[in-house]
Amino acid sequence: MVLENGNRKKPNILVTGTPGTGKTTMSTRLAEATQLKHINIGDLVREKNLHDGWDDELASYVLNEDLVCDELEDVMEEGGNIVDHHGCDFFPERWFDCVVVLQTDNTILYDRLINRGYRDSKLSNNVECEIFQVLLDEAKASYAENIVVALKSNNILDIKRNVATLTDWISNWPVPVYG
Ligand code: DAT
Repeated sequence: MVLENGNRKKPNILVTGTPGTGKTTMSTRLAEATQLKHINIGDLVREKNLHDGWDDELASYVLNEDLVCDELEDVMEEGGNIVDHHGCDFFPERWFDCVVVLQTDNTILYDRLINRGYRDSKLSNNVECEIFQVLLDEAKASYAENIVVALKSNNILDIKRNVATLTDWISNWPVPVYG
């Protein structure tokens, strides 16, 4: 039997999507269900200073892609990680066995972002990002299409179903390759 992707014993999963689609909520539950490690890139960037300073306009740190990738290289090689981030095009393609793009209906997402305190251009930019499926396109452009999966995240039942589906997939990984 040959294991896929560099002989990792456990898979690496990327959970991406527009802010507010439920990446952190679902990744937390999935990590509890599977004992995989949840890595929230935003938290990691703040904790380890993997940024080039604060952007007032975006009201967020300017992530330094090289520092983030260097920081994660060893743990990703090891496997067993759930990486949670709203972008996905700068990670090495070889890191991931499954790329999940969470999607939320616009009106539901709008309310979630209002509750989070988003206003004006930050609010409209993120809702537009969801309407135009920017993250799904980015994922498809960055990874093999057969590992990219779009999952609805409108309500609690969706989260439960998504966690169950992914837990099942993880428990059956790796798919043996013969020959
Ligand atoms: P993200 O990590 O994508 O920015 P989050 O997990 O922080 O999103 O969730 C944002 C808010 O929306 C939070 O209050 C939880 C809620 N939420 C997320 N996904 C949900 C879902 N499928 N059903 C109901 N509420 C959800």
